[in-house]
Amino acid sequence: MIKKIATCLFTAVLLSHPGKTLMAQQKPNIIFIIADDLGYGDLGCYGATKIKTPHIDQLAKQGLRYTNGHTTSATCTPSRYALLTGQYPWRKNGTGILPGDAALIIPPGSTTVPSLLKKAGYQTAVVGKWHLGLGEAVEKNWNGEVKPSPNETGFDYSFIFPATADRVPTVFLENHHVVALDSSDPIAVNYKQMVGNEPTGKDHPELLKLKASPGQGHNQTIVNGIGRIGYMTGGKTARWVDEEVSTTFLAKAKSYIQDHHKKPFFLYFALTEPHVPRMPATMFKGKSGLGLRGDAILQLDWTVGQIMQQLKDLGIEKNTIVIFTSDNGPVLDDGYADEAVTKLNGHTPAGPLRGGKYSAFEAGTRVPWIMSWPGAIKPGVTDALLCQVDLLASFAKLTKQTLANADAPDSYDTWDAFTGKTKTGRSTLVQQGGAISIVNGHWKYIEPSKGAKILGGVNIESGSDEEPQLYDLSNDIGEKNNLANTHPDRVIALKTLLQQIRDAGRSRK
Ligand code: NG6
Ligand code: CA
Repeated sequence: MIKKIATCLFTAVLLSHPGKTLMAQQKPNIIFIIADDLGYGDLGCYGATKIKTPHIDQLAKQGLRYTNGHTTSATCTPSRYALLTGQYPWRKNGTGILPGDAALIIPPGSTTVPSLLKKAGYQTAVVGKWHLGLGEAVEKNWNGEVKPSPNETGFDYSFIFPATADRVPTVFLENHHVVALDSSDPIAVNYKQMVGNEPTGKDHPELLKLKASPGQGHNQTIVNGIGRIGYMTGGKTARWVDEEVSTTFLAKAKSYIQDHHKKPFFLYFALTEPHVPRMPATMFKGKSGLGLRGDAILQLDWTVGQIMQQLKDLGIEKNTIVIFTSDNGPVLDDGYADEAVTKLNGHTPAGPLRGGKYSAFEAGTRVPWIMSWPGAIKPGVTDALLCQVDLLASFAKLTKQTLANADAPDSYDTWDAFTGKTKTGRSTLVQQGGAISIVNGHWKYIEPSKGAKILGGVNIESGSDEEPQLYDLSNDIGEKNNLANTHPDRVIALKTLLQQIRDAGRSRK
């Protein structure tokens, strides 16, 4: 009898214990995976047939796939600035593509996605490409404490590279320090003039394993046989090997998840594929048949698969929101002769959209975007107009927080559309791709602007035109028929709306 009672009590404790774990773990983990320059047509689940992306397709199958999901901007820095701060980047000077030595552009201590989640009790981390500046000024000592960094913008932990894979310094930073730096070989970086005496791609093309495209720069300091943007000297032991960048980020992301999965965590996992220089691990080279860009996409897909497998292995896949998206649209020749153009083999990186990276046309900002939360989000597809700038206000809703009026001025709570509860997302979105455009409902107006219609080198239609452009996206997703002349009232209405959003200095009240 006594034995029986004891057994019962033990069971009760055991039963209550998993209950407690569940309570503590009620908040879902959030893993936000952002690719670099991945286009709307680059994945199997978005219609690609020439390249296989089984892992991301699986994520789409178990989650919600967006067909009208946008970044704010068609390049990295402004797009990520908006995503993290909830502010349209064109409201703030200095949010264009940053050099690798730029100062941090997010004011330390401001409300950001990670700082908001931190307030809700999340552990927060960034692993991957940063490109939002570091330190207080351009002139900084890379050999000491590099501060402020992502850690001052709401991330408890950071393992990043500063800018882009094609910009110096080609090193990783963990929290405030360059990883694996030898103090007897200090790093110096300069974007204006040569520092040190290392060979440049310009003077020593014979040393390159990946040649630069004519007229597109990428011919300053050579690191790992690749000419970069910017000059660098020193830090030999700290320099990355391109083939190991992605697997290094993956290893760091996995160990972060392993070490933090017992309590809610937010991981911003910023992958560098398929941005230039495309130099994936040896196991992916030559595997896609589409040249190094395709190989890099295979590596990206594999990486996502590794994370999904880890979530299963840890038993946290049900309580983890996985978001997969890109920071801007696709580009083929972005500075290196890597056969992206010649080996395209009929693949269409932008899918049915016009333009690409840098462009005001849809391919600039309409990106692949999947949100998976098994059990909580019904698998499917949504065509709601969604934007990354709204993640901040939407995560506020998820974590039951109220934003102060000054916070995230352009971020709206579209949580119900993000999770598929409603098909109504934003009504209006301002898009930045060189020229500024505004989408309202199914109408898109691109304001007149000067500038080349075809961007040299990258060979992308910029969307710039001195005439106003108006497209009806409901039946012309490829923006082929400019209706500005036949719908002048619509042009005036959209122009006025754009002006109001600009003048208000914010769009969220
Ligand atoms: C451009 C670079 C391009 C890429 C891009 C930033 C030249 C000619 N081109 O200026 O190679 O680095 O900046 O890409 O320098 S992004 O995805 O980070 O916005
Ligand atoms: Ca990018």
